[in-house]
Amino acid sequence: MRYINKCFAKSFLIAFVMVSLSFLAGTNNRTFADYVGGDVSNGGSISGVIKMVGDVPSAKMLNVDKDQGTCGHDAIPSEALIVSHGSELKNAVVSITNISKGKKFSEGKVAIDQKGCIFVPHVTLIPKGQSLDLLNSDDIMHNLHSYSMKNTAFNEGVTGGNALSRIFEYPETIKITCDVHTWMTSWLIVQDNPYYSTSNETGAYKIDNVPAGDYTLQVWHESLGKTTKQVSVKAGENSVVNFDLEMKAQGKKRRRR
Ligand SMILES: [Cu+2]
Repeated sequence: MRYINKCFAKSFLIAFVMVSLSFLAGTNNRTFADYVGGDVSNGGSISGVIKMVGDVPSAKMLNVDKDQGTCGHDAIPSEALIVSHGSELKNAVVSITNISKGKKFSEGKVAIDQKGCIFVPHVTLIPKGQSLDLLNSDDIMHNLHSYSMKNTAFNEGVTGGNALSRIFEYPETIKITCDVHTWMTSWLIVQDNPYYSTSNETGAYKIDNVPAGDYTLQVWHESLGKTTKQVSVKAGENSVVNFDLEMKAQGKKRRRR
């Protein structure tokens, strides 16, 4: 009898933990799904500079081994790590990860072009549920191959002057390549809120119209990984948050200029 009671208690405990975990997961999902955009009065902003610390590897060139005439190059500089002379890092994506209410998403068209056998831009951000145009401005066949887990992956050719259109329903960081030209790589980041920014060539980023509050700020870079910091935003004021990122492993793709 005692044994049965023990078993019952154990089963009850396991069931309780599972129900609690699924409730918490559901709460998280709801938070992301329920982002509400509207007018923000007297919001603050967050800005800063992203730098690479430690040794900065030398620039890397990618060999263009086919269609050189149309592509216009024999070699293309890798965009996987672009660091200026002051160690400022380009194409780092900064975003608030825990906000459920604030400004509206911008409604501008978002597109990635394949031009000169390069994806332009190299890093693209898009709100979830918004249509993305995948263009081909070159007079040759390109291919669009997405590596996604949550969103439906695709692997389709697109002829010169034509385009594909896709909608991404779930927040995710997605690598997109062209399988015809193996040096071509691009990153698409699907966002669940409109508070994000990509660092420019001076490493600078800015996120504006943020309601006053405490937030988690994340930075992600394709070669240097991700990290977070906490930030307090005050009404009408700018909070400065700088990040220093470091190469964690050897042999990553790189470029200094
Ligand atoms: Cu291609």
